[in-house]
Amino acid sequence: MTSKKHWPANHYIELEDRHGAHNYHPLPVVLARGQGVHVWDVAGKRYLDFLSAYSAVNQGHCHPKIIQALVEQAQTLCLTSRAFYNNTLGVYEKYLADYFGYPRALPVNTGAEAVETALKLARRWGYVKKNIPDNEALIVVCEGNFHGRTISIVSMSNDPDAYTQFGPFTPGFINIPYNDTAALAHTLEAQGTRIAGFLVEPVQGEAGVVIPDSGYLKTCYELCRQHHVLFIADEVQTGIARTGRLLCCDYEQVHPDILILGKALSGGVLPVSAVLADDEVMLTIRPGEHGSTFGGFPLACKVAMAALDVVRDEQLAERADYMGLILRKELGKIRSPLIRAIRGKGLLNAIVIAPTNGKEAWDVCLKMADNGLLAKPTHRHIIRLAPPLVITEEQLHEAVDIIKHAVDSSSRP
Ligand code: IF1
Repeated sequence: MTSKKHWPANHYIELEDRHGAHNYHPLPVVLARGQGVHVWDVAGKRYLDFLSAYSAVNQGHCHPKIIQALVEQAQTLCLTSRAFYNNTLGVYEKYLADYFGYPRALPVNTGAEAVETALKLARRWGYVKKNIPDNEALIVVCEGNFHGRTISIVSMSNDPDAYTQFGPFTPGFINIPYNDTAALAHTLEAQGTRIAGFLVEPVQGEAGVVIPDSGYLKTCYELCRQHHVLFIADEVQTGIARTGRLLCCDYEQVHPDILILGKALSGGVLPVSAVLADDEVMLTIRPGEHGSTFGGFPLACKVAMAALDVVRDEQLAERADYMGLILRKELGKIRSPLIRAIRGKGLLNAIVIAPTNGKEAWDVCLKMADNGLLAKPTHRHIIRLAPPLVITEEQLHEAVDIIKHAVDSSSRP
C-alpha cells in the first residue's frame, strides 16, 4: 500500500496545539495508518506499536475481520437508540453471556461510563438487596487506582493530577492500600454493613503495571463474600486476553460479581464497553433509570462480536501468555544502569527506569521512536510495553533489539 500525500508532521502538531485542549503531551510522532502491530507516520516511517492505544488494539490495527463487520453493518444500520428493539443487541448480549459466563450485560461506550454503570449497580444493589440505609452506601477502592476521568471517578483517585481543582467530589468512597488484604478485611469488619462493593483493577495499569501478590484477588473475593459485598473487577485494561488469560481474574479462578470491560472489546475500532453481572445485580435497575444514546448500538454490537471472535480464533490469550514470557526473559538480559526493574503479566509489561545522566523514561521513549518503536512513559520513570497480541516472535525480538539499543544509547552521557 503506497502512503498518501501528507503535510509535514509539524503542521498537524501545530493544529492540535492551536485548536485543541492541552490535556495531553504526546510524543512528537504523527500517525497516519495502522495494520497489525505496525503504525506509519505521515512521512511513511514504520513503527512497532508498543502501546496499542492503551490496550484497546489487542487484535492489531485494522483487523480485516473486524473492519469487515464494521463496514457491513455501517451500510445496514448504525444506530436506533434504545427506544426501539433492533436485531443485533439481543444477539450480542447472548454472545457476551456465553463468552464470559454472565447471564446479563449492560452495554455502554467508554470505560469510564462502564465504571459509572458498575458504581450505580453496586449502590442500587446495596439499597435493594442489602438494605443499606438510603444514601449511605460505600464503595471501597484502592490507592493508585485509575478508572477513568469523570467527576465521580476522579473522586476515587489519590493521584493529584487526576483530581486537583476538580472538586467538589462525590462522597461514599473509602480508599485502602492496593495489594493489602488485611486492609480490606479491617475495612469490611469496621464498616461492612454499609459497604456495597469493592472495586479493583487486577493489575494497576496507570499506577505503572503494578501486579499484586498471587492470591490477592481470590482472598479479596472471599472477604467480599463473607461480608456480603460485591466484588467488582475493572478489567477495562487487563481484560480480553491482554494479561495472558481471557480475564486477568481467571488466573485466580475469581468470577467477579460485576465485571467491567472496554477498550479491546471492539479491537480499538469503536468506543465499546460493557458491564456484566447476574440477575440479582443487573435487574435492580429498571426502565428509565440508566442508559445512553449509543450504548449497545448495532454497529458496536457487530464490531464487538467480530473482535471477540478474533480473540478466540487467533488464541490471543495463549499468545499473550507465551509472548510475555519471552519479552520479559529477553528484556531481563539487558544490562544497563537505566533499568531498575522489569515486570508484567502476559503482554502488559513495564520497564522501571532509574534516571541516569539526566536521562529519564521520556528520553528512552524518544530514542525508541527514532528506532521504530512507540511506547509512552507513565509517571516519569515507567515505560509501559503493551504491543498488540498478534505480534510474532520475530517482531518481538526486533522490538527487544530496538529497546536495548535505545537504553544503551540513553545511558551514555
Ligand atoms: C487516558 C492510563 C491506560 C483504565 C481502567 C477504566 C478506564 C481506563 C483500568 C477508562 C482507561 C486509559 C485512558 C487513557 C489512558 C489510559 C491508561 F494510562 F491512564 F492508565 F490504559 F493505562 N479503567 N485508561 O485503564 O476508560 O473511559 O478511557 O475508555 O488518556 O485517559 P476510558
